[in-house]
Amino acid sequence: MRTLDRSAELMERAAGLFPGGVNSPVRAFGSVGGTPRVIERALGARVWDADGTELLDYVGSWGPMILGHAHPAVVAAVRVAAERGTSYGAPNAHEVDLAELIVEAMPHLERLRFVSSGTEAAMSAIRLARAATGRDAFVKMAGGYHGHADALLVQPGSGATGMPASAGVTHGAARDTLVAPYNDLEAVEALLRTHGVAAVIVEPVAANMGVVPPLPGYLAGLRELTERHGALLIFDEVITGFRVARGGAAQRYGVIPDLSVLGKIIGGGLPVGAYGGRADVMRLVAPEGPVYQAGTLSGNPLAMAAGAATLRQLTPETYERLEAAGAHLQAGLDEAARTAGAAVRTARVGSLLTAFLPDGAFPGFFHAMLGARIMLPPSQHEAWFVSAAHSEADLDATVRAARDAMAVAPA
Ligand code: HOZ
Repeated sequence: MRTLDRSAELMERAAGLFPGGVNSPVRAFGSVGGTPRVIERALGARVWDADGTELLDYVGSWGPMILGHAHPAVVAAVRVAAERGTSYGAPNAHEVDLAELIVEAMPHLERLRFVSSGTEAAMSAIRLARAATGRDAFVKMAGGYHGHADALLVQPGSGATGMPASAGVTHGAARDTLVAPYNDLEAVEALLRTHGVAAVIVEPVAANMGVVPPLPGYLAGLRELTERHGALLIFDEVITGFRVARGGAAQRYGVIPDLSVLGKIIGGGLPVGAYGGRADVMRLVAPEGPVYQAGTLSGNPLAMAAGAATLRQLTPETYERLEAAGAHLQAGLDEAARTAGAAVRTARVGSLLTAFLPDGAFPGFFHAMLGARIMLPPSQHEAWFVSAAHSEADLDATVRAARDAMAVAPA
């Protein structure tokens, strides 16, 4: 029988080094309990923990691994790039290559800027919107997660779900952050009517409070309202970009924002972020304009090469497969819930999916799945990421395990 000796030992050492033993809070298993698995390697739809246990993976590094882990084209691109140096701090061909691929898929990004994380990208987009409009306030949605810049950590989703704001965020930093419920146009309109709002920033598909699809007309309504009130519309497509369609949620729902925030998939699993949109607005960014933003690792050749290699693999057939895989898994989970008599509700957009368990049931479900060697995100509030490497057999095995897990989790 396998034990968790090595994972447990590494986590014990990590506990003396990192807050909570981790480098990003949700990884600590805080909301499910137990000891996190320390991952040693990954391939396709699978990861292996430090004790050699093979796990079918639905974390997918929280989104980037749309092709599955260690895709040969991505690994080869990184290897070739690395042999030419890992960072120059100067313009390079890889960043031009990746930007052209992004713009081809998302022509509304008339200009863009690469940074090193989604947090940086969202923070910079807000700064830019404020400069473009001369207004301070902006609207975000309750449960919307846009990284951890101070002003954006007000009623955030993800690991901080339910927090009014993080400790350490000053009143001043949070003062101009207005919050509306997701999918509630009237609430946004009321804020736009009563405040000078620079921008409305939204995850077009909410994916950090579990997956919550936009109601019909919601995104188009935000477009119309922001235009009417002179505010910019910012889509945070860090998760949805190149995920729910090649052109992201903007393409899937046919709504074009003024600015977009990207990350995850465009870096193929290496650290990356980007923001971009209307050329007249992006022209305000330094050195062309007065909005300062810079970064030593911006346009990093390895991240750019991994991102470009990933985007090149994402054909229309890949999206058809991902859509079919997501639908297959959702239908299977719904059927499993019926069979188990469990009050489980699923929500899905493409290959992004959440199974919402009854209150208090997620930890038991999560651990039953882990026992069946299926690694779900360790929080009810995070999306499951299906990749192009998940086979039908993988999805069916997941459904079988879920049926058993739902039967043991309280209904
Ligand atoms: N912010 C990510 C979840 N929405 C978590 C990132 C991580 O822990 O890797």
